Amino acid sequence: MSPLFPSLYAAEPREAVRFGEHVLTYAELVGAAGSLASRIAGAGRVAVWATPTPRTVVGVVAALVAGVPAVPLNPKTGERELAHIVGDSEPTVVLTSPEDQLPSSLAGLTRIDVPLTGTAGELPAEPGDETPALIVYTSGTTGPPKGAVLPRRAIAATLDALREAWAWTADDVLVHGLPLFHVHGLILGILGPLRRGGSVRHLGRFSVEGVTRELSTGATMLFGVPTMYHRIAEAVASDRELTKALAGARLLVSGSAALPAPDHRRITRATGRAVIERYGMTETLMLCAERADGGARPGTVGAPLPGVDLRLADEADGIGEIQVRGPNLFSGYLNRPDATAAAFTDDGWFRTGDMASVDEDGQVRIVGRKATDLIKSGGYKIGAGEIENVLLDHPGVREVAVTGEPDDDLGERIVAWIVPRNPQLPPGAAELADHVAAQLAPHKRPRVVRYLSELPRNDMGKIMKRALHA
Ligand code: MCA
Ligand code: AMP
Repeated sequence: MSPLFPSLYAAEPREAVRFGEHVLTYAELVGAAGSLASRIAGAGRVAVWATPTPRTVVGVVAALVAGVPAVPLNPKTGERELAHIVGDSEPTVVLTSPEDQLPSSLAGLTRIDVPLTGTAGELPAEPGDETPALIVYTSGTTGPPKGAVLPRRAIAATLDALREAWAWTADDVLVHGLPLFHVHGLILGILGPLRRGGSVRHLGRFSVEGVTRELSTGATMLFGVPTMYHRIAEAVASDRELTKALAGARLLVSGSAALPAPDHRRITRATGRAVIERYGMTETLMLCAERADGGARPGTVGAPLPGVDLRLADEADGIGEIQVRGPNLFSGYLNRPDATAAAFTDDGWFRTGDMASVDEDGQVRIVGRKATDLIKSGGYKIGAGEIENVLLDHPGVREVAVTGEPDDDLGERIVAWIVPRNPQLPPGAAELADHVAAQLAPHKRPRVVRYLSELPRNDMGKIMKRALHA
């Protein structure tokens, strides 16, 4: 196939990525990644300790150049979840930084500290389109997260469809503060600019000040989850520098969850600019996007991207489940043929689980989700079941139900409904949050704990989650 990153081969002394003071040019990136690629060639799979640093970029690019599938790991992942991911994906090597302390579940892997300099030599030939490029773990309604296998074909297809929708070029300078272990931050936010031959400035961690600074000094595009735009919307009316910076940007893009209309309105009122939305999933990469030249309409996520076939299934009153086909789709869940088969219809369409309508002009309007046991918090997808299983292991918990409830900042916040073993001495909310953070990940911790003497159940003994909020 044609190269995933044509600009790497030119190896120009032009800026590719910047993290604060640390800049890597294309020439430096190809040197470092090329030399690492020759060390990891033939390594089976490599894990990448995906801190928000240039070493993560070099590590992932090296794996892609070497044709070795990379498994990006959230460095905050707790014990149980990390053991699952490592056991399931069986990497032989972990790419990391000299300053990182790795947990014991990675002790059996060969540790390689990613270099920031090097001499590439001749880069290996690009592997075929269907070669797995990344394995990204994603939550489902039940059980531990599943590894979505993303081939090079899907990454190239989605990034090229976005180029078309957004007139995305080598002149664009993207700014974002997204984590580098999910599709949004890594594929769109890092591989996107590299495929275009443009550049990206990563904030290390998201802040409104960082966005203001970068958009005031040459950045042209901003990517973020709705929580980030909510924080911008909170600040924008009283922050003239921020207002000016946003007004001057070429493109403000939100995704990973719905951006509420009040946040859209506040930003537009202050800056005259509309935030455009795009919709996708880990398994499908990007499906729909509002266009750079099309104007944004709050409540819609745009039309299907070039190459994406989209249909609404089992439509009632104009609303149905979004099902899709296209070159942007994953090739299956790692080690889970059962789950892969269940994710597709008999006639080969992927079931997204998202419910939507389509406006007369083809704009897709997402109205909800089929599964009530999936929570979107801060743009992260979180399965209620994985949290319930971990909370049940806590000695102070007899029964538990986990739900999401509306939250202005996070979209949804995780609520744990607990029946304590000893009603006189229930485990505290902070203790339960720490327990979940240590076993799964901090973003999966309950933000609210409510205590009950029993859970509402129907005649079959099934917990009635809707009754909890009533
Ligand atoms: C707090 N912390 C704790 C605990 N309490 N750590 C351990 N134990 C505890 N009990 C830590 C957190 O780890 C965090 O550290 C810090 O305290 C603040 O936590 P929190 O309040 O949760 O963070 P936040 O500031 O509210 O985070 C908001 C956020 C974040 C920045 C918007 O949610 C975020 O980055 N979301 C992006 C999600 C995303 O990229 N989704 C894409 C997947 P520290 O701050 O140091 O970490 S969706 C996707 O890819 C599809 C394809 C798509 O469509 O995009
Ligand atoms: P994940 O694969 O974990 O990143 O989450 C994918 C899910 O995020 C989709 O199935 C949608 O439910 C949701 N999602 C992503 N982008 C949007 C958006 N712009 N509007 C509404 N929901 C979205």
